[in-house]
Amino acid sequence: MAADPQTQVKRRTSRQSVWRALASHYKTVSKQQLRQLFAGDPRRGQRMALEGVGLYLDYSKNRVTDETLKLLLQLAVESDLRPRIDAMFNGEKINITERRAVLHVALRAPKNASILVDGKNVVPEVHAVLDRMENFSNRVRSGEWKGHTGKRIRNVINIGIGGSDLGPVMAYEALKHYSERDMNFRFVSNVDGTDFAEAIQGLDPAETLFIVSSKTFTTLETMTNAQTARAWSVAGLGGDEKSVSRHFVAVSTNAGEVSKFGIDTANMFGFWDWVGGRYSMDSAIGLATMLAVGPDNFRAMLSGFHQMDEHFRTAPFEGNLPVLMGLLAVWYNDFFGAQTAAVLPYEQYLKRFPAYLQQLTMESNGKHVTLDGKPLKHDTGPIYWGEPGTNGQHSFYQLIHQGTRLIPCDFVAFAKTLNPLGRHHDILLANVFAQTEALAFGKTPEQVKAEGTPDWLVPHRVFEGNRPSNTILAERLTPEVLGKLVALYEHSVFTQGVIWNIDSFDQWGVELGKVLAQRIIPEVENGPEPMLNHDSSTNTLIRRYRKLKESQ
Ligand code: G6Q
Repeated sequence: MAADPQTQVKRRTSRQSVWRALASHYKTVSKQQLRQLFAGDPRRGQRMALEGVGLYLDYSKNRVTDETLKLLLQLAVESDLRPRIDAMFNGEKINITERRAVLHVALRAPKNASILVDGKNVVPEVHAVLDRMENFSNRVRSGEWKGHTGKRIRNVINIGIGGSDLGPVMAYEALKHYSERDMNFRFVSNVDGTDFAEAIQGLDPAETLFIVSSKTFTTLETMTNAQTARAWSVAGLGGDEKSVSRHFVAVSTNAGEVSKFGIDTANMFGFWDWVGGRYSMDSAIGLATMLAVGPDNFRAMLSGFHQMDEHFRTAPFEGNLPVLMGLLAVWYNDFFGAQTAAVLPYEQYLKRFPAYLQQLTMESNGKHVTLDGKPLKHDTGPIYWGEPGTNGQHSFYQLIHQGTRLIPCDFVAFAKTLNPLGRHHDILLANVFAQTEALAFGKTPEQVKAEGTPDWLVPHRVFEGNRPSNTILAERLTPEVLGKLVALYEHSVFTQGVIWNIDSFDQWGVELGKVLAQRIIPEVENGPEPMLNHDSSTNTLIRRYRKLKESQ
């Protein structure tokens, strides 16, 4: 609910004054060293840590003081974070440019919850779809669902892109330990035919099920791949079009387009316009995940999401993990001028987690105007990137340790491994702790000299330290913990978006990408050379491409 104009002006003024206070406070903090901060407060490492729904967040190695935290929390209050959280959970249309509610939280709400959109409780529909997904998954996994020739399904290929791909891929990789090992799961997203060609390598069409995942069912890449998949499948099944109903299911909000494609809507799993693509891994878009790990594990993941939702909705800001992480992200982005943030999971199963987060964070908060369309006066949307540790240590960590840029890092680690192998896990975790320690405290010239380093070499071997990081520690990577972790980032992104007063839920840049190529496609396809009316660079590139592809 929007406040009255007078209250809005008052809010804006106090928000601006907190922002100014932070800017002036930054001048002090930027000169302080984490070394001093820790020396001055021997309990800092215990004090600046939070535990919520089983995730432990150590934020003590951030360049903050108690005063910083006080001001950041004040900024959250003055930015109306509390009412904005309530507005999301109450199904208000907070995605204002698309006039939509934003209710991924409803996807993981328990059966007895009530969340209204336009006066209608959406929770029963969510559970009806979940039950259908469960039924279908059980039939496929048990072999009861047969392919056209009577063989059981051994291979599942999800066709989708963006939000209809990154979540399912990430979750499949993250939860592989829990997956059905007698089945193959593959993912096709790119319109580059190589993606499809490689995905079907060695597969028998009689044992292969395709899930066409597309909210709109009009996305060029997905529809192109889906047509190719249908041709491959039908050809491999004796040319019988009737086989489509046993080998293709759809996940979409667009029943009309699904039937036009030839998929029976009885084999369609729906979702709703209040689920954004990048927030859809808990919806029917997660069908591949459920097929891989089974309905119980999928529901455990949803429960993890829900626990973090409740924590975000109800915990006081100072003890609220996503709020704190979101505020720290704003602190580095807008006051330290940090352009990027690294996410470094020390867990091989999370190898696709940074890629998933790139969409979640950058598509959500890569915005240049406020909710009322005014140009922003400060930066939004840090660039997220990362790789699992320890691999990254042997490549880009050099720049984090000794480069000229400030890169706040999130280290994610688990106390128990899913694959106990001798000393491996202790060595892995020792690396997490060693890295965050080295980043924070570095190595002084005196320490380097004391090691007997010749004077000329000393500057090269000095580590300034003072490089901030969060450490997120959980017990073990389970479906439930994965849900908590993803929801932690979702709500951190929400918090950042509220502080910046932007619409974190639209994606007009993505929409642009969906139409841009359409004009050029007929110009590069075969046929007589068309009149080209682009700039001279684009015209020349198109001509050269046409010539090259025809040459022997
Ligand atoms: C997500 C974006 C985008 C979208 C894809 C696929 O928030 O909107 O990544 O998920 O473009 O869209 P469809 O699911 O409609 O094919």
